[in-house]
Amino acid sequence: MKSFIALLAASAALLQPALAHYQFNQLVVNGVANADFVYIRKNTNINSPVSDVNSNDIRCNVGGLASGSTTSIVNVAAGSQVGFNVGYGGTIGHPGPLVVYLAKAPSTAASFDGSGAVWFKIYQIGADFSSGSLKWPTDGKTNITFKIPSSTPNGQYLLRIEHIALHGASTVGGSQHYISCAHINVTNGGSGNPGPKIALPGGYNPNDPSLLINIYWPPVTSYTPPGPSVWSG
Ligand SMILES: *[C@@H]1O[C@H](CO)[C@@H](O)[C@H](O)[C@H]1NC(C)=O
Ligand SMILES: *[C@@H]1O[C@H](CO)[C@@H](O)[C@H](O)[C@H]1NC(C)=O
Ligand SMILES: [Cu+2]
Repeated sequence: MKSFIALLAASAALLQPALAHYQFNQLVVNGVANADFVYIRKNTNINSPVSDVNSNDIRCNVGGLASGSTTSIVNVAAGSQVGFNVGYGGTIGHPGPLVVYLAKAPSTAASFDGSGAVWFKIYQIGADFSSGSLKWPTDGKTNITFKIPSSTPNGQYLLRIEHIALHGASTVGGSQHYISCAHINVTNGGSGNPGPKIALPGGYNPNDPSLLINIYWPPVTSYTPPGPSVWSG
């Protein structure tokens, strides 16, 4: 009986979205939050993170390469603000940086698997040392807003947001990557030449100090998020 109850408790824990985890489930365009997973590829791991940066899941989360055909696309003017709201937990509950990438689809965003050295970074929120100790400005945030660079060329893109939780990152593979990919059609764009570009997987090294780090001890005095520099277009 006791073991039966333990088993029930264990399976309930497996079925429930883990507490303190989170997910980017709504795209915000022109200040309007759209319903969950209309323009964002649905994942199959609820609010769990990806930990293996060498897996294809690092691209668009678990299930995110299979849900392109059921995801809509939204027009976004270059130079305008877009955002993601945080669901399943409601806030960014773990410490770490946030990075946002675009990848231009060769044909449609819906059919694009994001393979190849196609990802360029357009935004990031790193660490803040202005108080004299390490702080993470994304702590507790319910939404993230940033600009699509003004000279981004027109066309269909995957827009990928990733928050990287570093509380367990002192061992290899301990970083937790919370990822969503949205479909956007950039309009009123320019003739910029975005870059540098990385492949995912491939562009992240699990041994890089951005991913393999003890954020608690010894005191951290500098931090650079993973991936290339930001293209501000
Ligand atoms: C977005 O986050 C800011 C703080 O970063 C907060 O003031 C604002 O209420 C949030 N907006 C929504 C719609 O959740
Ligand atoms: C993308 O925007 C262009 C205008 O720049 C428009 O002609 C085209 O129909 C849009 N495509 C989609 C899929 O919305
Ligand atoms: Cu968590």
